Amino acid sequence: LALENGLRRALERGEFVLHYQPQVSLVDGGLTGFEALLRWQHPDWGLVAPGRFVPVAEETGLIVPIGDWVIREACRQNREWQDTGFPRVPVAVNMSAAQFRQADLVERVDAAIAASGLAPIWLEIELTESILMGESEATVTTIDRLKALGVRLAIDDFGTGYSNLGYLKRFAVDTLKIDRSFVRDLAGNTPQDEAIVAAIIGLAHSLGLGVTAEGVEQPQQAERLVALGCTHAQGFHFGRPQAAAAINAHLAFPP
Ligand code: G
Ligand code: G
Ligand code: MN
Ligand code: NA
Repeated sequence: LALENGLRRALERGEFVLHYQPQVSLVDGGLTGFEALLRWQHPDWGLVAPGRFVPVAEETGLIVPIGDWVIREACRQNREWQDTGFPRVPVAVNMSAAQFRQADLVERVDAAIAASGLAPIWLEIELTESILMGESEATVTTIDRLKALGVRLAIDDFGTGYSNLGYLKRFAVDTLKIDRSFVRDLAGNTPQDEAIVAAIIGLAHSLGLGVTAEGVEQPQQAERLVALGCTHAQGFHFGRPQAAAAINAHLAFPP
């Protein structure tokens, strides 16, 4: 309850911040996007990671207004970067199941985009497999309406949910994000991980979807991913999540 009240106050006082982690092309190393990751700048505790409070936010329903803020802030920041003349790339936000199930989700996303002036293709929404699993009429309708807005859709942590791939036919997603648990052991001697990563990349290619490897920490992992035909990556090897101010410097003076 203390945490719940703290989260409520955090929303009112504007204590949430977004950090942005770069996504890069494995072909030329160039920046291809950012994932926005929520943090709580607590007056006493300092910067709190989402693992510590997102579960409570989900249980209490506070993830709905918090998620709303995340979408608005990510769109606002991306529009600001574009107005500054930085390269145009999508910003990705994570979406919880409770947020996805809001009756007025599509209207909220639409309003957030409109308020920012960002073109919808520069917003990507990361959904988990568990959200898509149901294949209920409501899920299909929401996905179709989000796509109709013009936003991009990615499946986060791909490969860790249920192995029902039927939803890939039903839903017009754009990108599969290979869960970092499969990427972790790529440079080791684990043929299973290599086989799973190769299969996901092949699946993405044959379905005409983009594919981003998550959690790339070592150059050897990046090399293996290139050899397996993966086109995009994200991870500490390429860049940690950073405050917008740090990203500004990076965009102004690319390496
Ligand atoms: O940054 P960290 O590794 O602590 O993130 C832990 C989890 O929190 C990840 O699964 C990530 O997807 C999730 N997360 C980060 N930002 C957001 C957000 O804005 N909304 C939701 N729902 N989850 C988020
Ligand atoms: O569930 P999701 O994929 O949204 O989780 C994103 C989380 O993964 C972020 O909190 C981010 O801090 C973390 N992350 C990003 N890159 C790496 C990495 O290279 N290694 C590890 N261990 N975590 C990472
Ligand atoms: Mn994510
Ligand atoms: Na993920």
